[in-house]
Amino acid sequence: MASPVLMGVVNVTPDSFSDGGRWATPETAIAHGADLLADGADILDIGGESTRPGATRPVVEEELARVVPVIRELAARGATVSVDTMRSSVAAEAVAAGATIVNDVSGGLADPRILDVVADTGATYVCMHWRAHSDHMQEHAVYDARGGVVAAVRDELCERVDAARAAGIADERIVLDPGLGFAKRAAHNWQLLRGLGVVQSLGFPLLVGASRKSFLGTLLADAAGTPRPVDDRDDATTALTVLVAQQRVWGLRVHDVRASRDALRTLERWQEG
Ligand code: PMM
Repeated sequence: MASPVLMGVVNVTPDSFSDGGRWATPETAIAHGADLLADGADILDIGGESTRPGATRPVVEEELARVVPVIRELAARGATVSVDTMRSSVAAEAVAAGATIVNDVSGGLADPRILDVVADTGATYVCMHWRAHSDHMQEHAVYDARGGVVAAVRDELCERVDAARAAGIADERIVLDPGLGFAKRAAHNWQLLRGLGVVQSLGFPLLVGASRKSFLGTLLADAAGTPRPVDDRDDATTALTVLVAQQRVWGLRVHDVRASRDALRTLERWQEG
C-alpha cells in the first residue's frame, strides 16, 4: 500500500492556533520550511491567514506580503509548494511565485473566482469542506440526525466538485478534504475519521488535517477538564497518522513532520510483513 504524502504546515501568521507567531517573518518561515523538508515533508503548505475559531481575516495585501516571498524562495529551492488561501488573488500570485497546489479551505465558497484561477493555471486543487468563516463557523456545526456529519460532508463536497468541474478544473487535479475542526464539534471529527471511506466513495484522493486540533486537546484533557495545550498534542497526532494512513488516503497535513514520517516508515515496514 502506498504511503500518503506528508504536507508540512508553514503558517506565516501571528495568530494561528497551532503555531501562531512562531514563523511570522519570511526568514523564520523559510527556515522552518527548510527544516520540514529535511524532516521528510513531500509538500510545504504555506498560509497567511489563521483559520482558528474566532479569527479575524487579514487584508489581502497583508496576506500577500506574508506568503509570496516565502513561496518564491522555497519553490526556488525545489520544494513542492501549496498555498493555503481562500482568496483568488492570493492563489494567482502564489502560483506565479511557484506554488503548484491551491489549498482552499472554503472549497470555493469564500471567493468563487478562485476556481477560475485554479482552472486557468492548471494547479492542483485541494477542496475542503467548509461552511462559514472562522469568526462564526462553530454556529454551523449542526448536522442532520439521519445521515449525520459524514453524509453531509460527502454531499456538500460533491456540490463543490460540481462547481470546480463547471469552472474547468479537471478531475485529476482535485483532492478532497473533510475539513476536521471547521464547523465541526469534537464528536463530528471522530465520526468523520471513522467514516473517511464514505467521503472517498466520491472517487477523489483525500487529504486529512487532524494535526494539533482542538478535538485532540479535548480528548487529552486533564482531570479538571482543561484541554491539553496545543503544543502538546503531537503524540496523538502521530497516532492518527498511523490510523488514517491505513485508510488509503492521499495525504496528511501535519505540523510535526519528523514524527509522522517516522510513523509512516514504521507502518510501511509493518505492512511489508
Ligand atoms: N486546517 C487548518 C488550515 N488549513 N487545510 C486543509 N486542507 N485541511 C485542514 O484540515 C486545514 C487546512 C487549520 O490548522 P492550522 O491552523 O494548524 O493551519
